[in-house]
Amino acid sequence: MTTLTDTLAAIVGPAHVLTGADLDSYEQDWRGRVRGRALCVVRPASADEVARVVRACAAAGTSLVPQGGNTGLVAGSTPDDTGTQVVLSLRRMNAVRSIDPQNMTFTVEAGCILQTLQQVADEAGFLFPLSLGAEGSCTIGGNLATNAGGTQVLRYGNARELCLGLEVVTAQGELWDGLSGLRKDNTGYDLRDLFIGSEGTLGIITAATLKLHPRPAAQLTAWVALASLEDATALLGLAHQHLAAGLTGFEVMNQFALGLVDRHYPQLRVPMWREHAWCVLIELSDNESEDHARAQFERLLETAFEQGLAADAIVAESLKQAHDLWHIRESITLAQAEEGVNVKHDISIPVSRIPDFVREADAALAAGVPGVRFVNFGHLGDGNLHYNIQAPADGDARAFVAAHESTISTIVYDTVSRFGGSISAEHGVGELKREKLPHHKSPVALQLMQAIKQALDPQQLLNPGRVLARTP
Ligand code: FAD
Ligand code: 2HG
Ligand code: ZN
Repeated sequence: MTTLTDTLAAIVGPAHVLTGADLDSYEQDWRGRVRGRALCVVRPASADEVARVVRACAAAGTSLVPQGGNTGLVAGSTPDDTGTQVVLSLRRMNAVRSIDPQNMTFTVEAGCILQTLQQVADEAGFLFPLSLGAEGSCTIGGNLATNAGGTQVLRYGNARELCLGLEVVTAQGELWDGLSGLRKDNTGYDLRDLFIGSEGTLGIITAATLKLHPRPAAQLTAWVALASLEDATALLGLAHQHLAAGLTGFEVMNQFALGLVDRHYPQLRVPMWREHAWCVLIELSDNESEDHARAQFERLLETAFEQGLAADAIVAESLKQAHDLWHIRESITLAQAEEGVNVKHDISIPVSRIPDFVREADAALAAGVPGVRFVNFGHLGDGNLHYNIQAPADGDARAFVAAHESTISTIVYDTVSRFGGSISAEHGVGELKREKLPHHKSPVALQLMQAIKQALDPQQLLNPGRVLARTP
């Protein structure tokens, strides 16, 4: 009898259907929060092979979990524990199909690593601004499927804003060629926007046409220490006024988050963290020159000191120093992981309300779950805070998280809702936030989402049980 695994091997070649011990890294999520069991991993090399794989799985009634770099933080790219799902890895589809310099676009396959695309853009004389800590291993397909954000959203938007067209394999195994390089197209419903951010539940992204931007003439980074989050939001307002479109990044980090980096990576030499409650990183991209950029930064910082917003500051003297400062920021997630299992909340709140939100949430948590430690950092310029909770310093972190995660997240998300925020600003819903979603999304919105899922994937073949609960 021919098994599904045999059929898949006939489509992609036996070397690209993995089973047994080879499944290990595909079955475990990046945070080590869930481990599933797959029937196999299948690694197609073309959109046509993806379509044939989906048709074979549909015929067998077997569901698929699309996977790119497996760096997602909400456990959405690993199989469930039934041992029956097929993991569809897109990583072999890593070609840059074309670059159109006049249209300022490039068309790339879903498995391209983000950092590679940044380099390809740079070599062609452009900037591809999507930028995040996992860029060395995440794929553009995963970035689009999660509508990833990162550190330059403030100026360039998130993955959605950078994408003009998609190629998608549907749940029926049909290929939709929506690889348009058009900046304007009002011919009906926006299918591209439907698939972006759908976390592999509506279709499989196989390629995308993406926007390129001009490279700035100069980029400068400042590290500023502050006494409070109020000062950080006031400084953000000042930075908008002084730098206008030149402001490309504004990241905030609390003392405890930087202390974790210092503890686990002392070689990174975190500046100013011992004396100050908060630090921010500001990035300025200038279209004239480095001198012009420095003069702008000087005026901004002078005003910040005059107004008593900044307590201390350095402006990076070289690209290397700027890179080192950003590296500290990007290491917080890793330092948290070194410290132990933690609870993540990737939330957004109107910028003006963030200080009050943090005060209220901190107080509610300190009262409800004594001993928790607050790791606060993120994209303040986008109103997006990573309001993460580390277990108490003594004791078994995994047991603590198992016992208290739900209570902690309920307290945080209820506060988020009271402040008019969202429980997922950039990482998505996946498995880890699915059960919280119905409490923070209107019944009408949830019904519409269910109707879309039912229309596009009636057999529940694509990443079932992620974002939305499976329907009976
Ligand atoms: P995966 O983890 O493989 O998959 C993520 C989801 O997309 C899953 O639901 C999967 O089924 C689906 N998927 C993957 N590929 C496809 C495809 N081709 N078609 C359809 N569905 C697909 N995120 C941010 O937004 N901003 C950050 O600043 C940020 N920083 C991070 C830093 C670190 C250190 C880490 C580990 C993660 C970070 N993330 C961040 C999380 C983030 O979502 C990703 O890293 C990235 O967007 C996921 O890409 P991936 O290729 O690894 O996708
Ligand atoms: C970041 O901004 C990522 O660095 C990861 O979104 C956030 O670890 C986190 O919670
Ligand atoms: Zn982030």
